[in-house]
Amino acid sequence: MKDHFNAAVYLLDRQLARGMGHRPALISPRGTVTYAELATDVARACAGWRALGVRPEERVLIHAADSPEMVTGLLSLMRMGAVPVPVSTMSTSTELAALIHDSRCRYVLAGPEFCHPLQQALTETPTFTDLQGVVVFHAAPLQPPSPVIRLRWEHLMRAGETSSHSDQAADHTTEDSPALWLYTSGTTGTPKAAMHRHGSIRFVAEQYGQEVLGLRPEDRCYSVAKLFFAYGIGNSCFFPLSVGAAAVLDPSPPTPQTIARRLTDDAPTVFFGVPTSYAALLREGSLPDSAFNGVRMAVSAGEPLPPELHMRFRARFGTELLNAMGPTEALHIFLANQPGASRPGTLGMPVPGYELRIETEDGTEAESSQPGVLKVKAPSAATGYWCRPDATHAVFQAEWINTGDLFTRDEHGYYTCLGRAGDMIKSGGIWVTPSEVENRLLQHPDVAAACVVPAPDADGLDRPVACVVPSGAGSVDADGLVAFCREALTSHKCPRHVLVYPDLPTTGTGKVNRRLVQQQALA
Ligand code: 3SK
Repeated sequence: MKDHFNAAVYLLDRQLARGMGHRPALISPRGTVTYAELATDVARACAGWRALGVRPEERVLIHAADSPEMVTGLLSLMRMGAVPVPVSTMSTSTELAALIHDSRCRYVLAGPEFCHPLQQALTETPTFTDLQGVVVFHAAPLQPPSPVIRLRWEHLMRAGETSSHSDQAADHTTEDSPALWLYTSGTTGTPKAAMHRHGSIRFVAEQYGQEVLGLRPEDRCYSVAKLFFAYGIGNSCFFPLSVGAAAVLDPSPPTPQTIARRLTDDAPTVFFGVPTSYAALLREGSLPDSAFNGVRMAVSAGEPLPPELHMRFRARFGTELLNAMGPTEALHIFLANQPGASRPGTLGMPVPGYELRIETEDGTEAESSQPGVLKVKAPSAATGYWCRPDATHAVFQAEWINTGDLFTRDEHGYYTCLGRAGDMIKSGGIWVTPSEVENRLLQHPDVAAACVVPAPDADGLDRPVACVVPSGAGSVDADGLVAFCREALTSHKCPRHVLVYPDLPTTGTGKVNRRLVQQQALA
């Protein structure tokens, strides 16, 4: 029998035991929540979930903006052994319905600003057999079809009003118990839930947050990537709470203006961004060059950071920028530039505790500077994808995760990403499956054939571009087609441009030749 271990206890109770109860845990535009206050809220929410009949290992989908309530929701569910499933706040009602269906969640916890797509998802697909109820933060209850329970967060918290932290004992989880599911489009298209263990949360916090970044209690961590991303939940929850530091949370979408506001109002000391946000900040003329003066280090992950962008950030703001990567399947960053040794254009070196291997096409280990597919032996690896045995076997190969990315390692041990071994497009830090966008394009009556390929925007960041063939003799209204995609797809999946061709090049077996299409699109 393994010892009991619970990630929420690891993150909260340890700080209380160390006398950190009075210290700030969460800083949001609505105020500061101390560790003691957060622990009390987590206990109340635990009592509330238990009163609703939520049981260990059952899933609760979370569709909410970053806020203290969202962190309370995440930690309370982990504490009682249930499994929070934070999902993208950009999900359309159709996507949301598919996630509710796939996860077989018992409850949905939603922020007030997401009631509309949720209401629509529930109305469109009224028969979710496993869904018992919907809990909303600070808003009128939804009107889901009967017999789904509708509840406000305040009511859930009231069930545990008299509960203290110690009244709500943590479930008897071990480090191998399921703690968190994170949906990823990964390499095969339809979103798949990577199932993470309680022990992985401690592992990523200690190996990357503590050992590589050296986070300390005085730190204030601010992440542009939101809590529903693997990157964001580590940055804004696991890492700061594991050392008694504070997380700066912002419910608003990350624009240069909202980021600038957080930098001035909340004085973060550690900044976690994505290349898209660094590019936007550099374009923002009104941001003073001193904006990052209080930030001791800035991390970039989510998609490759062009070296040009790296240097421009460093030159303008003077803060060290640490490029890193970690797929959702490994929960967080396993390859990173270390403070004091950052090399633009590279992803640095393995995070301690992770083993890396670059494999050539014949399965042998690549020589120095020879390209190959990167595999990682990750103690924080997910246990697999929920109900996707084929995809699980393709990605989780014994102890190794196949990242599907092409890499080289130089003679100094620095790793460089050359791009995707497959055809996926990473746009705004999120994987886009070309076939999903192509399927939507093909639903338009004016489109006969479609191929979606990556092409760099003005900042050198990949974005999806649609190459289409008109149906019949008709023409295609490019703006109308993009708008048509927007009706069904989240914005990062929508093509930035539409290029029209009389036909698409094919391979010898009649398949669309993506490489040639991409060359045409770049010409
Ligand atoms: O995409 C990444 O680089 C990443 C980084 C940290 C955690 C999760 C992911 C997907």
